[in-house]
Amino acid sequence: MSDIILDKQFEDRIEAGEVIEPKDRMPEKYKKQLVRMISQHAHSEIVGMLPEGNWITRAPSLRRKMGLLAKVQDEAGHGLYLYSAAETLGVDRQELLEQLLYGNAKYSSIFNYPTLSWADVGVIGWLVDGAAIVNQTMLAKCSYGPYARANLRICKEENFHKKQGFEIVATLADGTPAQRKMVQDAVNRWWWPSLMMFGPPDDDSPNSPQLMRWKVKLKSNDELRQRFVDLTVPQAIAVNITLPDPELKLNEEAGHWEFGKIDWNEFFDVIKGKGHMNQERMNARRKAHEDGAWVREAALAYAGKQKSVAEIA
Ligand code: FAQ
Repeated sequence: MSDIILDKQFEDRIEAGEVIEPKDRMPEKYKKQLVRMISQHAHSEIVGMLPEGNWITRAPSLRRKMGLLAKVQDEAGHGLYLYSAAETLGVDRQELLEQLLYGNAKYSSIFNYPTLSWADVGVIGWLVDGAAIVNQTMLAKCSYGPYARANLRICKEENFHKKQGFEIVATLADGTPAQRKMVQDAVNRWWWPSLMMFGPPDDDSPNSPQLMRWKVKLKSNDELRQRFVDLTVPQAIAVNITLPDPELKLNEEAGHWEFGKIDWNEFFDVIKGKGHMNQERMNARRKAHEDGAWVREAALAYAGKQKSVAEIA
C-alpha cells in the first residue's frame, strides 16, 4: 500500500480518537515531533531537579527536607518514564542525553532562573508544578499511548508537589513580615517566567498546528496559559499574595482573568541560552553525568556477569 493511503488511514485513526501504540504504523513526521517533544520534556524534568535540589541541605526543618527530597527524586523518576516513552519510538536514550549535555537540545526555559531564597522552593511547587499540571493533564489524553500514560502518572505526583509548594507559600504568607516579604519577592520573580512555560503565543508557535491536528496537543499554548492564570489568581487572593501584573483584571462576561503583556524577548533570549543560569545548569548536569560514569560501568559489568551466569546455567 502506498504511503499516501497509509498516511490517510493514520489520519482517520487520529480523527476517530484512537490511541497510537509503538508497533502501529505512523508517519515519520509524527514520530519526529513526538521524539522532539518527549525528549525536551524528559530533559526538563532532569534539569528541573537542580533549582530545588540546591535547597535540600538548607530546608528549614526535617519535615520540609523530607518533602523536598521526595519531590526532587520524583522529578528524576519523571525523566526516566519519559526517556522510556521516547525509546518506544526507536531512539536511543544515550543519544538523547548526549544531545542535552553536549549538543543543543532544549529543556524548559523556567529552569534557567535562580532559586534565591527558601520561598522560591514553595513558589516553584505552586507555580511551576501548577503550570506543568495544566499542560500535562492535557498531554495525558494525547494520541500517543506511552506518552499519555507517562503523563498520567506524572500528574498524580505533580499534584502532591503543587500542594506541598502551596503549603509553604501559605505558611510564609501568614508568617512574620520578613517571611511575607520573602515569599512576595519570590512570586514577583517567578510569575512571568511561569507564564512563559506554555511556549510562545499561538500565532508564533510553529509546531502547534501539526501537533493539534494529530491530537498530540489538545489545547493551544494560549488556551493553557489562560487556564493557568484563571486557576492561579484566586489561589493568590486566598493567601493574600499580589501577582506582579497591574493589568490583571477579571472579565466577568468571558469568565477569564485578563493579564498584561509577556516579555517574549526575555523568553527567546532564555531559550537561546542567554538566561541567568543556562551555563551553570548545563555544567552541573555534565559534571553529574561524568561523575556517575563509574555507576553505569558497574551496572553494565554486573548485568554482563548475570548474563554469563545465566548462560552457564
Ligand atoms: N522552554 O512551536 P512551539 C516541569 C520551544 S516539566 C523552552 O510552541 P511546542 C516539571 C519549542 O520547543 C516542563 N523551549 O513548541 C517540573 C520550539 O522549539 P523547537 C516541561 C520552549 O512544542 C516542575 C519553539 O520554542 N514540560 O516543569 C518552551 O508546540 C518543577 C517553538 O514553540 C514539557 O516539556 C519553553 N517553555 O510547544 C520539574 C511538556 N516553549 O523544538 C521540576 C511537553 C516552547 O521547534 C520542577 N511539551 N519552546 O526547536 C509541550 O507541551 C510543548 O513542547 C510546549 C511547547 C508547550 C513546551
